[in-house]
Amino acid sequence: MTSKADILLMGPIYQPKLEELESAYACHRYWSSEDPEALVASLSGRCEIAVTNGGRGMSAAEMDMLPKLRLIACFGVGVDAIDLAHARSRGIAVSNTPEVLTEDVADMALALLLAAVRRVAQGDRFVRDGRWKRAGFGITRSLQGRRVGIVGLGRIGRAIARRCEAFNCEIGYFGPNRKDDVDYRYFDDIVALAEWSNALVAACPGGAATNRIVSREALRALGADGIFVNISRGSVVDQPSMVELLVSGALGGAGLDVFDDEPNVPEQLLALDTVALQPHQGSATHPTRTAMGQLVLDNVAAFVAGRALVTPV
Ligand code: 8YV
Repeated sequence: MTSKADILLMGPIYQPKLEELESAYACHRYWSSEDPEALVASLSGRCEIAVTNGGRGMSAAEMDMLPKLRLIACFGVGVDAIDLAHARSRGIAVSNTPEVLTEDVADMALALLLAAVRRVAQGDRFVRDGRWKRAGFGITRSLQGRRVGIVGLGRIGRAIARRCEAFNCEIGYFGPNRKDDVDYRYFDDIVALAEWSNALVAACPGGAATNRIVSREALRALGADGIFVNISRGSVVDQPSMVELLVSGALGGAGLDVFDDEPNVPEQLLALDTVALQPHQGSATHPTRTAMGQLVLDNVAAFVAGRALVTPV
């Protein structure tokens, strides 16, 4: 009988799929281990596989604790928290979970956009607090006819654009390349996109190439009627400037699923009525998390069987 392959689990994944993984392989939970160093030392001579999630990632130093490491399977499409250059230099393959989460993440972008524009959470609190009995809630902005600027017209950006079309919005986008198969308006400059837009949605990958691309200047250009939505990564926006501009009213509102330094959210945002907040829930539905977990299992199985990965990065 051949022994089960060892897997170092850097962070949690969707519980039912974690259980499947743990029954099929010799899994070792790094994130909840009482002595992670001793755990890794005991595995370093043989462990070839690590499983992580998008937020946790894996650093170069962590990879180097495992000299035999050959695969990092990421539960998440975003691999910005994995040191990809180091993985490449060591010949470690990386897999992620694209496509299966696209529609749910795009839904969350629209939920946040609508929530910020129509003040959905504030209205909910207004009813619950019994304030409706004393006065009407007031009038809000509208999503109808907005110019929505999408930062990053990849799979998720396109899914957001399709939804916005159904809400009678005009679509523009910024990215490294113009896309030939869409007739949305292309901007090769993000500030120009923000100037044209009155809703800006970040849907690009995180990482060095997009660090703070939603700059203070872009947010200022978006303006006092503008809504900023982020379902990508906290790193893509200048968060301190965003908070400052929201507080002053120079930026109209925001719908935010992601932040720098999660789960810490700037105190000032919590007090703002113009902001809709979510605890990084974009892909967090049962069907999508099931499919993401299945892709982790499929990539690990492919690696163990010596086949090509299903969704290599
Ligand atoms: C997850 C994500 O929240 O796919 C991504 O890049 O940010 C999310 O789907 C994360 O990977 C799960 O921890």
